[in-house]
Amino acid sequence: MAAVTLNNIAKQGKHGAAMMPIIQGVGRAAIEIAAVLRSAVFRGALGQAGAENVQGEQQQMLDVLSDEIFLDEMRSTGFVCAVGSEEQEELLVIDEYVHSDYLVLVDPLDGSSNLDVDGPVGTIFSIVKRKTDNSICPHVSDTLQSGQEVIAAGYVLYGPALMMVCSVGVGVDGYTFNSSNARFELSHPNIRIPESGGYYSVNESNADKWTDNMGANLERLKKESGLGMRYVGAMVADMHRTLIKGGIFLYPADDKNPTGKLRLLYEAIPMGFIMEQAGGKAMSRDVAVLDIEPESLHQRIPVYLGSKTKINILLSKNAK
Ligand code: AHM
Ligand code: MG
Repeated sequence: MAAVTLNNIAKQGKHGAAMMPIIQGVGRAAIEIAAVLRSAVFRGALGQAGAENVQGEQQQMLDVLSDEIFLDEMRSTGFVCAVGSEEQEELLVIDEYVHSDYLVLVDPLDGSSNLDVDGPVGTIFSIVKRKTDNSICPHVSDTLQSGQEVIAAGYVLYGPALMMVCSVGVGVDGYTFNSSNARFELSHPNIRIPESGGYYSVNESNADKWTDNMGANLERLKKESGLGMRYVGAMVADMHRTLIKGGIFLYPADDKNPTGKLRLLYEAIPMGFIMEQAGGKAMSRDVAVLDIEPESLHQRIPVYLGSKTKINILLSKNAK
């Protein structure tokens, strides 16, 4: 039987056909970024680029290259009028397709601190429809839409296999890149997060700095659930394990990052969208991630993603 490829998306839900070419573009970017990652050491492309991004973080050369590749592939779809990227302070308008209907939000290379140790990294994206009339230039306000408005979202995991996990709002599917035919093939249909088992995943070295009673809440979750612990330090890898094995991933606010570390528009919302589409729960303090009305392109929030059972235990109010 012929393998099911990313074209499958065209048949899904009411937005599948419109999303398919853009998600195909994400797939092409993923293949190129994976090739760049594999050869980076030979091209002198490991290490810092010498500039800071808008977050005040050192950009790695691979952050910059991945951003360029992603933007180029979004341009080549012909359906994207602008891209909001972690690596770019301002919204990037695609002049050639300024009248197109869709905007893409992206973290082109998430977890890039793992690059020095050949650890897993990822790409995270979400797609929204512009709010402004398409006769005019898109505006950053077009990106400021809550997760309820997201049409499609997903992530790419650069691990032992190259995978894309995505949703157009009718469940979550995982596609694995088959290098023998250069296609992403459906390998994980209808992913659902297990309610039992799994791991808790958090940078516990920050526990004494967490706010929102998270220290006590996590201790109670550990005691009640008996979960083991895993932490990669790349959101895509930690999210993917949580989705497949169950449990919880969190990045709480702390004294150093009082509004959290992870970015709302291109980290929390796409991952929250995927988690909810897979039957799990995505919270930020006591608010659903997808209900938050964004205020700025690079806004940060605390994030707790996982199975409903584990999130409910984490947030039950009786923690002392
Ligand atoms: P980045 O987008 O600059 O790579 O930062 C986000 C990453 C996430 O992938 C990960 O969950 C988190 O930062 C890890 O942070 P920490 O090193 O503080 O545990
Ligand atoms: Mg990131």
